[in-house]
Amino acid sequence: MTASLTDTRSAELYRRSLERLPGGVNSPVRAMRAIGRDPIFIDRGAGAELFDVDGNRFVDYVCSWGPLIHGHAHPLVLEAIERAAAKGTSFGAPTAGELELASEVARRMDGVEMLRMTSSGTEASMTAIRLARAATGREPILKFAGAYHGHVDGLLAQAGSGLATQALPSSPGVPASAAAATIVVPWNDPDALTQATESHQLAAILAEPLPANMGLVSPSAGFLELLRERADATGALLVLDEVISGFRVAAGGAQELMGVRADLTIMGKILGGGLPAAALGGRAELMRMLAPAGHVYQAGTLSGNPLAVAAGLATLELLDEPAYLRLGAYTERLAEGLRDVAAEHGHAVQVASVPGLLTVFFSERPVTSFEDACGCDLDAYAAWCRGLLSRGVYPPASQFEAWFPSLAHTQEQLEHTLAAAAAAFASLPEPGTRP
Ligand code: KE4
Repeated sequence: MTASLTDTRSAELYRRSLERLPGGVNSPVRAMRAIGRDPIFIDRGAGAELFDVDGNRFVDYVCSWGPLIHGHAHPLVLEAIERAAAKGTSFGAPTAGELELASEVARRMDGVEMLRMTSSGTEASMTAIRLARAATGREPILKFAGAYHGHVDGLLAQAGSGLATQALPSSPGVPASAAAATIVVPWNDPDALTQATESHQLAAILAEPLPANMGLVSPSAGFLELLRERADATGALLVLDEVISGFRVAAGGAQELMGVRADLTIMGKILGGGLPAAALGGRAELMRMLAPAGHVYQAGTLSGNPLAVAAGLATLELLDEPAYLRLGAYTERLAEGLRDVAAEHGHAVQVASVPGLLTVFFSERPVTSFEDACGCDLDAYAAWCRGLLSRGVYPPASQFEAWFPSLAHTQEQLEHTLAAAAAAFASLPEPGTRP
């Protein structure tokens, strides 16, 4: 007899976790509510695979939402963590590894002369905003609809009544005053951007250079350059959030790939190799405003934690040019294959991809903004994802996320993924026949 969902260990853990953790999880997207199913409790990862607590195995395209660019439990990363742990887990004092990691980041990213580490991307974003406000003496921050920079009060904001007006809170508990200092404009809308930068004395223009939190929506030609030009023209700082794209799409992140330099760069995920680490980086004159060099206060008990630093250094050390070429090639083969199987089954999807990232949008037309992404067939995406999971492929459980291929993914796993995708497309209602 096949165990019903309610009989699985994952279901039992979920049922009990609902009593102890809000929604049964420690971060909302893990709950898989956007794809209409219960979360899957994972036992272990190995290479590009996840194994759940019921022994099911999956080809993993979440990879901890980006950090695991070498896949799960890479031996050299584990060895680095073990070596560091044997010396103690945290000192609350500076270590040589933090200098080594900051130097490696500076070597990779032209715009980063100095680094301040944090334990999460959210904290790094908070620091970036505080520093930009201190450096410019201004308050308003411009962000783009659909971009996510962590759960910072002022950034949990949605566009106000007009295009360039003060934003409104997008979460209960966020004070209107916090959101009011944020201006939200549509991504890839040059006119709205220009109007907003002319209507407000901005402290910063904040953007994901390759937005991946509305699904992957690359900047239109010239749009990233316009951000730089608008910042220079108005005295705002350009803050680029490379928590996802950093060290993934190229050695120097999106700034290398796209040729646009930020004043401040937010980093995370790969930087910690799967352990909690993130950072803010930028020109020395700006970064030296942070305490104790300067007066802009910022702190963190576990910032620059030796284990996370060791994991991050080991991860970056393995990311040489051939690795980026290999990751780019795998991503392209996967994107092309998904386009083919969707077309074979008559489903209109847009597969957006850059090296190391992709999104399958259930949309008949290209997705160039958050509004376009919201127009996707979210039910079809959810059903397709459930079909993938039932066939041993673990996709991001939201249309508004990206797939994270890794250097551990093999050709055999690519073929398994495309076969599962084809079968999942075939299992969907004929396009145009949905109730
Ligand atoms: P954290 O605070 O979660 O470490 O980082 C926040 C953050 C900042 N900037 C960007 C571009 C990000 O994508 C993130 C976090 N990414 C999500 C997934 N898109 C993390 C997954 C989750 O929230 O559980």
